[in-house]
Amino acid sequence: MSKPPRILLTGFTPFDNQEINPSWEAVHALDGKHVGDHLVVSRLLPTAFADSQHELESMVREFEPSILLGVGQAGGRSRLSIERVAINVQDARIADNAGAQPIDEAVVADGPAAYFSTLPIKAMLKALLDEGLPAEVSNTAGTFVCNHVAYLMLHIAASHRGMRAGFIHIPYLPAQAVHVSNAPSMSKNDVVKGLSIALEVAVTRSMDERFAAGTLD
Ligand code: PCA
Repeated sequence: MSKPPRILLTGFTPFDNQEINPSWEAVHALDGKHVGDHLVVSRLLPTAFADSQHELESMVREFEPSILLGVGQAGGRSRLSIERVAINVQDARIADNAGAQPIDEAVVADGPAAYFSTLPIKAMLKALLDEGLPAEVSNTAGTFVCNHVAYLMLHIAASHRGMRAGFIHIPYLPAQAVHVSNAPSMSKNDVVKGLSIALEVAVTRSMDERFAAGTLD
């Protein structure tokens, strides 16, 4: 029997003095689920520039996924934040979990300045909003480890026929937001539901929709 096509779904370890990372909490809950004919393989990446790259590359070798979806915490954001773009920059405001703090270094030397997500971001956005889940298209994944991993996923996908990739940032969980005044949060249930909806759209749609979701700032 041939193996089902796989989705590699990644979350991150806690960073910046947090005890949990909501990305791993949510991603982990989807491990082994089926989305259409695809099998979800959830894996944990370290919040560290160099190690996340090595681990991501070996996961892609091991699972040969057709879809890569990275998920990361963006404390302060209020919505499921579907990233449109990843840039070829590492500019770390804080040290990563391995103590590295690259400043203005490329993710991939001689790589393109940026990659656009190859998942149908507007169709994903519409499906999430239709389900009553707060979501948005974001035009920056930052310049820390999440952008790094998003860029690497798209760089890897660019050299594998049929492989597509994207990234979603998620808010704090309520348990984290209680410690930060005015911080928005989203329940794990809603994040898990949102990620499975986003994956379903990614699996079933190769063409995106066309409607405005841009910003003026
Ligand atoms: N968020 C960080 C890195 C790991 C995570 O979950 C970021 O946005 O870069």
